This record gives sequence, C-alpha cells and structure tokens, in this order.
Amino acid sequence: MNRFFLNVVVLVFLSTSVGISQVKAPAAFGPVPTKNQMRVQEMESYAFVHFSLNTYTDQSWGFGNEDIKLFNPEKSDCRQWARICKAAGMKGIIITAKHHGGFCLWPSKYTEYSVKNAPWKNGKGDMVREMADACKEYGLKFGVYLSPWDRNHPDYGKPEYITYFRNQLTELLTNYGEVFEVWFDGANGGNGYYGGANETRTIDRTTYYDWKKTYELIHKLQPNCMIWNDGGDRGDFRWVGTESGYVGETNWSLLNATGEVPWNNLHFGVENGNAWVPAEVNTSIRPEWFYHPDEDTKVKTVSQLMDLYYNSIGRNGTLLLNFPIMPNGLIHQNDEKAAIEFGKAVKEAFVNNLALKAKAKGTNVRGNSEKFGADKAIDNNKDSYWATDDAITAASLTIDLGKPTMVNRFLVQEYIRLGQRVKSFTIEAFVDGNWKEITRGTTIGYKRIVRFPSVEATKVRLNITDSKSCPTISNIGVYNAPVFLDAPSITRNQSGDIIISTNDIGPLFFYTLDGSEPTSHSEKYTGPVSTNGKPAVKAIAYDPATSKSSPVAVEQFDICRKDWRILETQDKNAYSILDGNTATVWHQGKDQKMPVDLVIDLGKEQNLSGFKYHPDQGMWGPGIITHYEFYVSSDNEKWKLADQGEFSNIKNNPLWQIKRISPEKARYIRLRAIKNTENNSNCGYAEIDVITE
Ligand code: FUL
Repeated sequence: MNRFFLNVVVLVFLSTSVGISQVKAPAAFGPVPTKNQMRVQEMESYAFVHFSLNTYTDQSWGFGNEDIKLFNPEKSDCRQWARICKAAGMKGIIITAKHHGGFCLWPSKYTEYSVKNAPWKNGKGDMVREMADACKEYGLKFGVYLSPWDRNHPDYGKPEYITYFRNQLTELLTNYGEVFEVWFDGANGGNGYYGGANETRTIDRTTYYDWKKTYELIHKLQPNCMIWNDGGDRGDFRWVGTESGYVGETNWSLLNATGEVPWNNLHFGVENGNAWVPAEVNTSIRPEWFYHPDEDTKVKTVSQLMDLYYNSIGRNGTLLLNFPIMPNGLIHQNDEKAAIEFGKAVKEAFVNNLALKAKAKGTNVRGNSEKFGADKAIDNNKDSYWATDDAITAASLTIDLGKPTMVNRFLVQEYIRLGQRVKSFTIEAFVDGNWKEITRGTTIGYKRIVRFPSVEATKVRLNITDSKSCPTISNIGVYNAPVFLDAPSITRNQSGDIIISTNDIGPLFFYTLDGSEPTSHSEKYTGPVSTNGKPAVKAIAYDPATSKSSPVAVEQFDICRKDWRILETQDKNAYSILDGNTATVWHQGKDQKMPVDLVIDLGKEQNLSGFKYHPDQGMWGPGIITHYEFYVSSDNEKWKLADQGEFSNIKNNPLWQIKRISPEKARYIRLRAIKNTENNSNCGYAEIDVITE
C-alpha cells in the first residue's frame, strides 16, 4: 500500500470512529429507576408463600388469639416450595414472616407468640431460616412480609409497638442474609385480640408508623433491599389497586412522590409523575392467600396463569405470585402441577425470538450513528439500544423476517435507565404485499408484550406514534408462541350478541349456529354475532400455525333477553346480571331484611319451564342465595309460587343453578331470596336466565 493511500485509510478510520463517539446518548428524561428497582424489575417474577396460624383455622386473617399449639406442619419442607417456585420461573420468594394475626414464623426475642412455643420441632424450628436456606440452595432471592398491623400485640396502637415492630424488622434484616424485598401490607388497625383487650383500635396510617425512620433502618441494615408499602410513605414499587392479577394496559412506572394516590394512579401510574415507582402485580395461584381445602379445585389453569403473565410482566409490571402452604407444611399437588406447567409454557412461548435472525431498519437513527442503530434492538444485549435524534417523537422500526413467517406475539422494551418515554404505538404486519395494522398500544416501559391472532408476515413494524422524548428501544422480540387450545367460552349479552373468547389471544375461532360440528371451514368469528331466538352455538379455537383445533364448546341459549326490564330498582348496574358475563355482578338487599326479591319483566308472555341463577363468585361477601322461592305472574299483581327449595352445595360450587318448574305462562318472574350463605340479607347475582318450552 503506498503512503498516500495509507494516510487516507487512517484518516477515514479516525473520522468514522470520532463520528461514532461524538454522537451523544440521549439525556435522561424525567425520573429513572434506582439500581435496586432495576434489579428487581429485571427479576420479573417472584413468589409469595402464605403460611401462619390461620392456615390451621381456615381463616383469611387471624384475630390474634389463635392457639400456638395448632402450628405443627409435620411434613414442612421449604425446599419443596423453592423447587416449585424455581420451576415456575420465579426468581425469589417472600415469606409471611408475620401476618396480621401476629404469629411469628421465626423465634423472635420480642414475643412469645411464635414458633418457639409451637409443637413444631419442639419449639426449636425457624421457618424463616429454613426458607432463607432453601432460597440460597435454589439460587433464589429471599424476601420477608412483616405485617405492620398486629392483632396479637398488646401495645398495637401505642408508640411502644413501633419499637417492637422495628426490633422485629432488625431481627429479620440482620440474621437471615441478604433480603431483596420487604413487604408491608396496607391492612392497618381494626378489631383484634391485642393481648386480651379484644377491642377495636384505629391508627392514623399517615403518622403512626413514622415510616421515614423505618426506611432509614432498612437502608442501613440492607442497602440493596426494596421496600414495598401500600400503607404509608411511598415504597420502591407500588400496588396496582387489585389483587386479581393485572395492571392497566397503560402503565407508567411513575407516581407523584407525595400526596394521596387514587386508585387510577395505582393502576395506570402517572404519566408526568415526579417519582419512579413501578408496578408490582400481586395475586394468588388460588382465589385466596392462605390455604383453604375447598379451593383445591380452584387453582388457576396454565392458560389463566399465562394470561396473568401477559397482564403483569407483559404490561410493564413485575409478577408476585402467591402459593398457599397446607397445614402439613407443603404446597398442594394441584398448585405444584399448575406452577410447573406455567414455567414450561413461558419458556416455550419465548424460546425462539424470530427477530434475532431478522434485519432491522429504523426511520431515524440518532446522528446516523451505528451505536444507536435499529439493530441494537435485536442484538440480545440489554445495554445497547436504538435511539432517534432528540427532535423525533414518532418513528418506526421494521423487522424484516425474510420470508412469510407465522407470528402472534410482539415484545418490546424501552431502555428505561433513561426514563420511560413512549406514549403510544401500533404494530403492523406485511402480509401478501400490504402493510396491515394488527394491534395498537399505549405505554411500553421496561417490557410490553402484545398478543394478536396468528398472522403470516414477511415483515413486522413497530410504529411509535407518540413519545415524551426521543424513543430508546433496547429490545424487540417477535414470537410464534404455542397457543392454548382450550374449548372457547361462548356467552350472549342482553342484546343477543354471541361473544366467543378464551384466555389466550392467538387462536382463531370458528362456529356454527345450526347444531352442526364446527371445523376450520365453518364461519370464522370476527366479532360479536347478533342472534335472536334460541340459538345452539358450537365453536372451536383453531391454531393456523399447527392446524390443530380445541374440543368443541357447545352453548344452548334460551330466549333473547333484549326486552327484559329489572323492576323495583333504579340501579342501572342491575343489568350486569343480564350481560352474559359471570364476572360482572350486582348486589341488593344489604339495607333490608330477608326476604329479598328480584323482579323481572320479560317483555311479553313466555312459556316458562324453569329458571337459572348464577351467584357472585367473588371472595368477599358474595351474598350467595341458598334458599329461594320462585314466583310467576302475568300482570305483576297476582303472583303464583312456582317453585321453592335450596341451591344445594352452592357455597362450595358457585356455578349455574338450574331449576325446572311445571310449565307456566307468565310475563313476570320473582326470585325471592329466603336465606344466604352469610346469614344476612346481602344478595349477589352474576346472571339470571329462564328456561322456556
Ligand atoms: C392483603 C392481606 O390482607 C392478605 O391477607 C394478603 O397477605 C395479601 C398479600 O395482602 O392485603
């Protein structure tokens, strides 16, 4: 090489590398996560275990006077808990060291109400220690739940209790190794045993605990520990306003540092909040937190758990999933099975990121620099990211898959170390030579996963349509996740529209209305199907990627409820008992005495031969009717008793109750509640229907 040429090469090389280094990274925009918040966000999912004396009394909350002698989990094995949580993909476990009842799972120096006085291991046991050791063995982080409310302690409500509380916290944060999260529940004050006082004690949750000092203590003892607190001062993560397992689709990891936090802000975050407080979605693998034998059949299915995954981790939250421990000290086999299948399903869904083999192109690249190129979103490196020039707040990134490829999931992550920015986006697929919008969303944050029905695309495009500042995207994943082919649920709303759905989004649905067997050549479901009369609907879920179908779901509907009117109430919410959705409920009767009547005008005379009642399946005060009378009338004046009796076993099995009557012509029906499961007059209804000739 001659000298001149060499100089040119050196010059070009120098100027390019200077060019790269000269393009500055975007400045942080708004609040950003701390190192601790970042670490826990990246853990994504971790577990709770709920275990205490109320495990033995079948309660949700202990009163504080439960007998210590009950605590004897003869098979207890924290290693079993750790093994199951690990298989479920959890990265840590938070144990209820002390729940509201005040019983301590470790031999605290400061109270007699602990394992040290229990028959378990002759008072020599320490469940917190065993949990910490098992976590270590299984490579899991270890955390503690310490209830601020203590219904056993005589001093609860007085300043002395705060010293007791901090002493206990000190024990837990000093003697058990590293603690990744400490969890302070918001339930505070109320009635309790309180050392025998048996009274109600109220506290001012904004001042009583003096959280500031407690936080200082935590930071001193465990500088890497995250604080969760929904009872007082802002913690490092926030509650999402529900224990049902989902956070808002719009989810800003921001709140305001001071002031009350209304429900909306818990659920959706605050777009322009001045503090970084991300969402932690806490829910249980069963309806309740503690073990209750009658919930053995109510463990979430794997498709429900996957739905939970998409509604928490897939919406910029972490997932805190609870496992109740049985009186013998183990996790029930049904929960174990579901948890292990869940772990496998998550792995299978995200094992093959099709974007890693694709080419990425952005409509704008910051300073045209390679350092911020679109390929940085698909380089499997969470520290690099695609960024645009500062002035850009809308931009697109195209993933070229090279050939028609089945896809049904799109995963995207912002480089949140520089703040959460994206306000809205759409996803498009290039199908048969045309761009087609397949879904849209709002915030992204640490991670957003969108699901859509399987589509065969050669390219997929992320369009950021609005952003607070230039977008920074650190990772994109495109997947063709196995879809769950559960038999779909078929419901019909009051207008007569048929709605077909499953827990998953990905399968297509095909249906018939004439009783014939549905196949992938039957009518394709594209949205609610308007019907009248008494249709027999059959439907399948179908996965075009594998050509597999679900079992056939069958639903025979009776007359359309379009013209029905609920009488004797002005409450518009009452119509949720006719909307076909058993998750929406209506209650009445709380302020009166039994009997409580539900009166419905069917719009015109019908040939009745029965009725159906679906109770509220909720956990708290569902007001399930157990004994009833059923009346019919043609004029809403003269009523005839058509049936009476009980809904047997309805408490343990709160499903559709179907009652036949001798045929009656009538326009009005009256369901009279005589008794409920709570021995009060609260009557809850999820759905009401009739059977006609
Ligand atoms: C709730 C508590 O009252 C429950 O018992 C449970 O511990 C749950 C995680 O938090 O609010």
